[in-house]
Amino acid sequence: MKIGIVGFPGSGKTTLFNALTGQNAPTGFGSSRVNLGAIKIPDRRVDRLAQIADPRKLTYAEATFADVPGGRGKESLDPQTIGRIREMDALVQVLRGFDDGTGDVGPLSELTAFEAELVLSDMQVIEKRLEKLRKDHSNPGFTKLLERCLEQLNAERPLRDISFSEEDLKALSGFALLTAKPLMLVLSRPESEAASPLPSELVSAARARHLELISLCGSVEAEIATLSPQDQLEFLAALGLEEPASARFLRAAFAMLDLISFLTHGPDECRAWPIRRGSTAVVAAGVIHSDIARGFIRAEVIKFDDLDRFLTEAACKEAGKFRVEGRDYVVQDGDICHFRFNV
Ligand SMILES: Nc1nc2c(ncn2[C@@H]2O[C@H](COP(=O)(O)OP(=O)(O)OP(=O)(O)O)[C@@H](O)[C@H]2O)c(=O)[nH]1
Ligand SMILES: [Mg+2]
Repeated sequence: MKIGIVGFPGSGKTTLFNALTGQNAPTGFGSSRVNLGAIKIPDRRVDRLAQIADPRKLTYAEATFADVPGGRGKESLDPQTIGRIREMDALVQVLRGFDDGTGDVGPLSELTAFEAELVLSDMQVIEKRLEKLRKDHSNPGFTKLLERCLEQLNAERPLRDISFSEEDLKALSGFALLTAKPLMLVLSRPESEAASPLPSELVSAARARHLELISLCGSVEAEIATLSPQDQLEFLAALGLEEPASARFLRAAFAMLDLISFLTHGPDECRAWPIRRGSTAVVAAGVIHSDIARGFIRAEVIKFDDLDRFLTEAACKEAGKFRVEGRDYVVQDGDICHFRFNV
């Protein structure tokens, strides 16, 4: 799962990437490298489980971020940049909300211009394929699906707003259509506005598109990342912030991907495991190890909140908070699972 940090040049992508990953990739114009970094998703539940179980090891869920340089165009995207964005599973668009010295700050126009570029690219891909399909009349169902996509794009609307069937999604997956990718927005702002409310016209634009919008100040976040946990809290309090924006950002990115975490705990390790929402117990078991899925017998499940309250498995059982589930049970966010298996 690769989440692309994308947007026009100089919007603050690399600065955000560095703050999130603790890396030191060069900022400023002209870099053409895609930077990659795995990030742990902070999770208070894992910390609490570790308190209860005192394990040797503690493991958070992880996500991979890719910092995709904006290219050369001020509000346009070149083919190389488009190709790189196409490889991503989900997108985070960084909108410049700080003055870069030119005096003009236009996050809303960056949002619409970027969207228009992606719409145009998807149109070209679909039109090209449609041209062929119409010539040889080979696949009327698929032709109809593509025509439906084209209609949406002609109305300047992204494909993610269409609710496709599983089957249609599969048929379209080979195109890696840009406007079908999950997207969230990040406004990068000057330090002086770190705790100010978001500009209302941008909030409306994001809402109209059903997109998550958060703001952060790249330079502040980069500084926070270098501090000890105690100093972080004091630094944040001085700015009027409750937690680093990066923590909020990661939670939002996780939600965008429709990922949830189930938890495991024991003397060896307490761990959060990311899975797609709606995954069944046997799928979750397979994330830990394919053998556990293959020999699946049952899942023993305790809700995090219950273990947090009753502290031991025995006490949870006594309170009726210990459940035995089969392979088709849909795992919920925060389920503490123990899989029984036999291979
Ligand atoms: N005030 C302020 N300046 C920032 C912020 N984020 C980045 N900058 C500055 O803006 C300049 C460009 O930032 P980068 O992070 O390199 O921009 P980029 O989006 O990676 O640019 P490309 O890689 O060329 O696409 C740098 O000088 C940063 O210090 C921010 O949130 N607030
Ligand atoms: Mg950059």
